[in-house]
Parts: sequence; structure tokens; C-alpha cells
Amino acid sequence: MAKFDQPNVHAPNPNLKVWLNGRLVPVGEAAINVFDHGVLYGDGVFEGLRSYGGRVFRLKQHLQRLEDSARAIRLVMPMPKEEMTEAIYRTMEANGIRDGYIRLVVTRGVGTLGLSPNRAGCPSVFIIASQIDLYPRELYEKGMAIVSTSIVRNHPNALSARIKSCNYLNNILAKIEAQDAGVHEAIMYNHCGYVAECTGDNIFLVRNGVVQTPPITAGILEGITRDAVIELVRQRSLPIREMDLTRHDLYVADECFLTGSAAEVIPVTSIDGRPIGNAQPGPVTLQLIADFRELVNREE
Ligand code: PXG
Repeated sequence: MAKFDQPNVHAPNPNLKVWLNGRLVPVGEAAINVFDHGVLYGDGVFEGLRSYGGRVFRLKQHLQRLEDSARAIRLVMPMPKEEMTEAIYRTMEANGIRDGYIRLVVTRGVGTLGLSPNRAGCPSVFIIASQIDLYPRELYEKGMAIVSTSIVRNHPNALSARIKSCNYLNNILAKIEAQDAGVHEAIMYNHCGYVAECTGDNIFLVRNGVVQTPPITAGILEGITRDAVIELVRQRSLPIREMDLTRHDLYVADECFLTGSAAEVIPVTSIDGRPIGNAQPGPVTLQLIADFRELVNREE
């Protein structure tokens, strides 16, 4: 049996209904054309969202970021935000998802061979409402080990990290290094050598009571969870500094944690084999995890 004939052990639930270009279809029928430029060139944009108690957390911000990503790659969104919102909720409902994870993808669409986006017709849109378990549950209590990666984050003038594009190879190469080192996540540095972000999460440190995180100008995704956590830090009247961070700042931090729609807020207790603080999730991190949990359940 040829490799591509073998059953996929990671196949999704066959009952899953996927929203594809205006229709809810069984996952087995939710196929993308091989001539879609999203497949051929990674030419597309996406969002990863979470829902809590049937409400999508910060949906407006996600749809705005999607629109900004699309605009940055000169892709005209094929439907307005209101329709996108309706489609997301319809997909959640069709799959009985209240607490879950939503993937929203817009590709350049089906076209002919050749890089030019003009060779593609109408953008394709699909929505998956399912679950995501990015990191093992126990790491949220014990803390996670991460490593520095040799893969430099995309230069902002090459492919801006602010574009959530369907080309994640920069991050995937870093993720492979993390896995080779036996950990789940890796820190990427930018072209100037400063800390940027992790492969799918933003990074925060705490030192002497000050919360620190790289600025957007470090060449990072403007994380929606990052924004929410900055608000929570301010509500606690803790000092927050968006500042360029070096490897040294990581090693001398009292606490470290990561944020992301999939990861939520997760403590980091070791970096490059070095313990962070006393190698336990710190008090500020634990407070912010509790505050975040409360926020996602409260917010409309
Ligand atoms: N940086 C990068 C590079 C990301 O991809 C974040 C930061 C966090 O941003 P938000 O807005 O989610 O707080 C992300 C988002 C996955 C997955 O499948 C990754 C993300 C989101 C959802 C799913 O690994 N990353």
C-alpha cells in the first residue's frame, strides 16, 4: 500500500460539519481544490479563535485582524464581517460546540499555476468548529519547559509577523526544533537578536514585580490574548513594560508565561534547561491565569 493510501490515524471526527464557501458539509466532503493558491503557495490568511459558553472570545478583534491580514496581502474579503460572524455561529451550532476552538481560513481561491494572485478567482472561505488541546493539561499547573530556537522570526519587511498568513513555515521550523529538544514550544528571536515570540504564542516575563513583553515592533503577531492579558495586568495595577528583551532577560526573570488563543495562559518554568525563578509557576502568572479564566467566562 502506498503511503498516501494509508488511513490517517489523526483523521477528524467523520461527523464533523465544516462550513465551506457558504455550505455546511460533512468533513469528508470539505475538500479544497489542488489549484487553490492557498494550497499551492500558502496564499491566504487565517484566524484561530476560542468560544466559551457558546460565545466567541473577542470575535470582533479576530475579524478585524483577519481583515487587516487580508488587506496586507491584497486579498479582498469575499464576505462582510456580519456574514462571517453568522457563519461562525452556524458552524458552532451544527457541531454542538459551546466551549471549543474555531479555525477560520480565507485563501486566494482556485486559479491556474503561477504565483500571480490575479491567476486565482474568488477567495475560498472555510470554518472548522472543533476542539484543540495544544499542551498537556498538567503543564498548566506544573509549568512548561521551552527552548530558544535557531530559527529567526521572519524579517518584518519579508513577511510581517502581523499577517496571520497560511504560510507558517517559519514557525513550523522552530516547532520542529522544540520537538527535537523534547519540549512543546520554542522562543524565536528577531533579526536584531531580541526576543520576538513563540511559534504560536506571545511571551511575557515578570521581574521584580514588573511585567515585561516584547513590543509589536519586535516583529510579532499582535496577539489578542496578549492584549487581554495586558488589560488584566493594568487592572491589577501592576507595572507593564513593552520592551525589547534579550536572552539574558529570559534567564534572570522571576516568572515567564505564554499567551495564545489555543494555549490561553500557560506558565513556563524552564528555558533552555535553566529554571525560571524557583521553577514553579509564579504568583503573578497564577493570578493572571485566574483573571483570564474569569474574563473569558464573563465577557460578552
Ligand atoms: N504568535 C503567533 C505566531 C501565533 O500564531 C499568537 C502569537 C497568539 O495570538 P492570539 O491572538 O491567538 O492570542 C499566535 C496565535 C495552533 C494555534 O494551532 C496557534 C495560534 C492560535 C490558534 C491555534 O497552534 N496562534
